[in-house]
Amino acid sequence: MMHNKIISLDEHIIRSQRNLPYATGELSSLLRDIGLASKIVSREVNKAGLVDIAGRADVENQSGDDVQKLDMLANDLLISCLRNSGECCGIASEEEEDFKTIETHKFSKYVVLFDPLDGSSNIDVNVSIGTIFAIYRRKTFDGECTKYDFLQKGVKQVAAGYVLYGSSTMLVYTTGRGVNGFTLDPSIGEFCLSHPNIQIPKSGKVYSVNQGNYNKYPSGARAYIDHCMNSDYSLRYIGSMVADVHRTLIKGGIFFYPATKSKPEGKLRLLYECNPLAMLIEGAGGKASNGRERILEIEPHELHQKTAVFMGSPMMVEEAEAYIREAELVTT
Ligand code: AHM
Ligand code: MG
Repeated sequence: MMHNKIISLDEHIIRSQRNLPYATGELSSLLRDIGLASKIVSREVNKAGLVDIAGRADVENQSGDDVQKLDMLANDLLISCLRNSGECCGIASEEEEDFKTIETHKFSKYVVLFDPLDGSSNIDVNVSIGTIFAIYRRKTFDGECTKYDFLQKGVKQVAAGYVLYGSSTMLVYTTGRGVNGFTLDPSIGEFCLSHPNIQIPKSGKVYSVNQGNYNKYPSGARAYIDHCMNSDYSLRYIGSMVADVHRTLIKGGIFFYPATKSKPEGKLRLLYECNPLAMLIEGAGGKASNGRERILEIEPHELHQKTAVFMGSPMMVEEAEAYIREAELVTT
């Protein structure tokens, strides 16, 4: 029987590096290490139900060992893989208050930011969750990295991606030259290229928002939701950003999380969640905005900065922006 040639994630990364004459291989190694860490996280996520049999994840298991919560386990796994990789001089995680320097590799030129396991409300109920990562070239030249190496606009990302732990595990990444998706084949333990050169449809029929917050959203977001309800759109909302954005990327549509009365800055984190996903969405021909400006152009001032976000098919994001502009004209 004839098979198409399988292209593994590692092979794809190496091939892409060959197209960049000055590449030193550090970024490729970093991406491969993230791929490896995510395979371990995937294994743990798939075992999550079994942990419940042995004991709740936040208490001791039967043998008396501490069973770590899955999000903390993913955090620790990523940190230790990146520390050992030697290709980055610092990391910042959504689960950590501050960034960490990697003293043993303080001359490496990259920093990595990640949300180890996004979709916390879905972790315990066997619903898709994900890991999100962003890689930047450091701004300082030598010595230990500083906070300013992490506080960069999203347009400065050199690579970004996510891993979706869904009905299958998928890794989607970009280095700014196309967006490619890989599905984990558990029988061989490899991510295999399954979605080459992903292009988001220009428009779609699905809107994705926590509509339960409708009354807490500003008038522009409410007007756009009214428009969606009066169009022949469907509402799909998983509550895991990676899963909702993945569907949007493949099928088209819009995902948004506006500011609310209790969260005037929005809920989702600019550096750990919105910037990397915005780079992927834009890389596939989509748009990502806070309603007024491009997500990738927002100047970050703190590591855990939040933002409102509207991302997806370009025509739908432009339409949402138009409703927001119009509502602002009325109120000013
Ligand atoms: P988390 O980082 O605590 O998991 O929160 C982020 C998640 C996103 O994955 C998702 O889009 C959003 O929070 C869902 O929030 P809500 O439950 O308010 O709709
Ligand atoms: Mg998160």
